[in-house]
Amino acid sequence: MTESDPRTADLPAAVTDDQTGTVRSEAVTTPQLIVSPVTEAAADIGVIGLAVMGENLILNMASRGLTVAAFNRTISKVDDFVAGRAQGLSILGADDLPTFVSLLKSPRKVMLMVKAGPAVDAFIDMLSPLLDSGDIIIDGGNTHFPDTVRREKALAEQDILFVGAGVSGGEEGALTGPSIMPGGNPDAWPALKPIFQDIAAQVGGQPCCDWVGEGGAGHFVKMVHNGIEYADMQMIAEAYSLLSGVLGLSAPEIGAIFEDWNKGELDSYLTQITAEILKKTCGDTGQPMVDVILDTAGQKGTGKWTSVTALDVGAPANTIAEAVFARILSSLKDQRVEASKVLRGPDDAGEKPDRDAFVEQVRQALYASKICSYAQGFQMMELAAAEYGWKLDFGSIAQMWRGGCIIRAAFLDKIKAAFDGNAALPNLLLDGYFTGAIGTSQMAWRQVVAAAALRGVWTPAFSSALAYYDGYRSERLSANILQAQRDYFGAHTYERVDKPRGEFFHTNWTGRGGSTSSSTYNA
Ligand code: NBP
Repeated sequence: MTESDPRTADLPAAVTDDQTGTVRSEAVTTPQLIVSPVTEAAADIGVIGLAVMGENLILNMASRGLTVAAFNRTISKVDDFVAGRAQGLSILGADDLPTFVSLLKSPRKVMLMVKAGPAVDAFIDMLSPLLDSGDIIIDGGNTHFPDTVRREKALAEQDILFVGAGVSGGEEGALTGPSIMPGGNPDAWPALKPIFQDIAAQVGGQPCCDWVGEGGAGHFVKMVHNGIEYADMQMIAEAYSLLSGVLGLSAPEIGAIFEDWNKGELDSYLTQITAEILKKTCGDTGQPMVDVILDTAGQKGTGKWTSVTALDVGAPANTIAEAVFARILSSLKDQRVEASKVLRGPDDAGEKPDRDAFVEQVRQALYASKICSYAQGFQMMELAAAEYGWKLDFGSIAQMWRGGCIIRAAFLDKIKAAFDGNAALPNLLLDGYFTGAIGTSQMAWRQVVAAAALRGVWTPAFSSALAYYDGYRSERLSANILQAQRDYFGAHTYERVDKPRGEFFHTNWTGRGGSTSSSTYNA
């Protein structure tokens, strides 16, 4: 079968023509498909999806002594891969799914590294008739966890073990050692454990991969990882914006500051790459690269899923959500350009603060804000675990994020220690180390947020993290007013400070209402 543009074909349409799921590119210049002469089941695992993640994961697996079968919707990519990067390695290309499956040792392990969504369902539908009881399908893509719950249940009815594994680390991580967060049917784990823990990043002699939990737990944890990633990135961008907007520093000067910060508490992959990014010059203009890059951020949905799920499970993940809103606001470039001509900021920005002192304040504000966004992510996982019936080991999750993934950071050791010390810790902020760290940083953090507000510098993540901190540490909030308002206009009732929890009261605020109250429930 041929298609002029296989990349735009949607799989269900593409596969109805050919039950093997094969798409051949007309642009193929290599006429001969290089398929291994091996016909017996020789492969330890098979991977479907030869884009950046799949190819690099296969090479990683082969480098660990595994024999890997490879398949892709567009078969020309199998040809190219086998003839190119995979040449001479223990990698067996297949030109149709039955051949691919026949190459796999039992129990067969098939890892899908394709675009999340219908492509995963379509491959599952094509694979399952070819598999036997006890065989394993792993979805390693960025799948929304409810899809994983659904697929795991459906495949369990056919005795096929389904695992949804979050994989983080991008191209380099996939090749040299990603963070892998597998969850789903636990019966699959004994067969997968030696492979996944071998190919994963290793930190402190421990693999950045362990069993997360049943159902959609693995993809859920990966989703929260991505939500934290959004917040981390936004906070770093805000630190850049403060150093540039308040101190007037150039991109390379800020790069040098980030490089310095990366030697301390803020030591992380994102700090390190930001330092490198800020020092890069545009070959065309001679300007810093960041100065020629348009200020509108894209997104692929995982931050949005995290924020929506936070609302679903009642988790106050406001900084993570704020980071998603920040990208959305950034995308309204044309409107912002027009608004900037009309809407004024403060006239008097005040005196420029002392450079070194302000740099240190921003560093502390970044660290404190970062602690809050991780606190929100872990709190959200705790609430979701209760909601979905998962037993999540938060120390183990911190270890999985310690290496290989985008949010890898030295301070995850502190998070691991906090949860290893107290598995039932309700909030990271209540661990002694983090209580102390945020206590030390808080005045600098407040001064930075105040300076940003006074100068009109946009710092939604720093500000929302501080709001989270101040809200969470408040014994009494202003929600008494909200309850009174709700009772006034809708007879929604309230509890009293001088009565046991669970007793609800209604006041006839106007003298015109009756004594009938609304039922009490929380959505
Ligand atoms: P992509 O997300 O770009 O997906 C490319 C693969 O999906 C190719 O094998 C392609 O086949 C296949 N595919 C597509 Br697109 N539509 C299909 C369809 N309708 N039916 C069947 N196959 C289809 O690749 P990636 O960036 O390597 O990511 C793979 C997975 O890993 C995704 O879920 C992604 O979200 C996740 N992930 C990516 C990264 C990253 O840094 N890129 C990091 C972590 C996780 P074709 O060759 O025939 O078009």
